[in-house]
Amino acid sequence: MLTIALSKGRILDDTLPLLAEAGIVPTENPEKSRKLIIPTTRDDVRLLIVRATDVPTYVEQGAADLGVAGKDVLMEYGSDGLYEPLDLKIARCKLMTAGAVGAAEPKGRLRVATKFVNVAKAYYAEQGRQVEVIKLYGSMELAPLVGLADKIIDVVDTGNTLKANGLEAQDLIATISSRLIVNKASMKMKHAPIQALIESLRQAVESRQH
Ligand code: PRT
Ligand code: MG
Repeated sequence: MLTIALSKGRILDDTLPLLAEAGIVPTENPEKSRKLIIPTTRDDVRLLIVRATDVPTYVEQGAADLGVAGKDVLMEYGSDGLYEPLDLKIARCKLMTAGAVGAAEPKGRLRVATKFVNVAKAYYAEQGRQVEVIKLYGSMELAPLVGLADKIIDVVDTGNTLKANGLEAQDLIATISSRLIVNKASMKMKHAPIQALIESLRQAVESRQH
């Protein structure tokens, strides 16, 4: 049995067509079902529906053999305990700093609100900049508007969310896409079926680039 961890929303939407090209189709709609374990048309493959930020945990611990996670999530989680064999080139976006339009750089310590605490610390440490990182779980855009922070670090796609809140994107930290991740023990124990799945997905990704 191969177990694949996925999150609902854009990752599921963009991964299902790739899985379908590899011959794997869920037997019920994961977006609508209340079930968290979804069988597929392949008897030896099932899907686990988990939160986006939990995907690396399920895969590293071996509760799932494979998973699909945004590079942003993987950068924050730390990917030493995982294999990352394939860039699926889906759910693309940018991880950026942002602040209020026209705001001056604060003197002294910068306050940065984000859910990407580890990424933020590493980014500013590399720049030799003293920062106070404020952990938030959502609605980051609010923080600079109400004086909770000087800047945020968040994922940006169209930029419309920033714009709607009087913020502007500033520095690019990383360009992001979703990656296939694999449990290290599974890669050894289930080498043949996992390698076959990676190759099918690789072909599905490549055939889209043309
Ligand atoms: O929603 P939940 O709290 O469960 O978790 P999540 O937000 O991590 O999951 P989800 O499904 O929203 O995102 C999964 C992955 O999609 C992320 O880890 C990214 O790699 C990728 N992705 C691609 C995005 C976006 N585009 C995106 N636009 N993730 C989030 N956003 C959000 C962004 O945070 C901001 O709130 O959309 C808003 C910005 O969009 P624009 O178009 O207004 O710039
Ligand atoms: Mg979200």
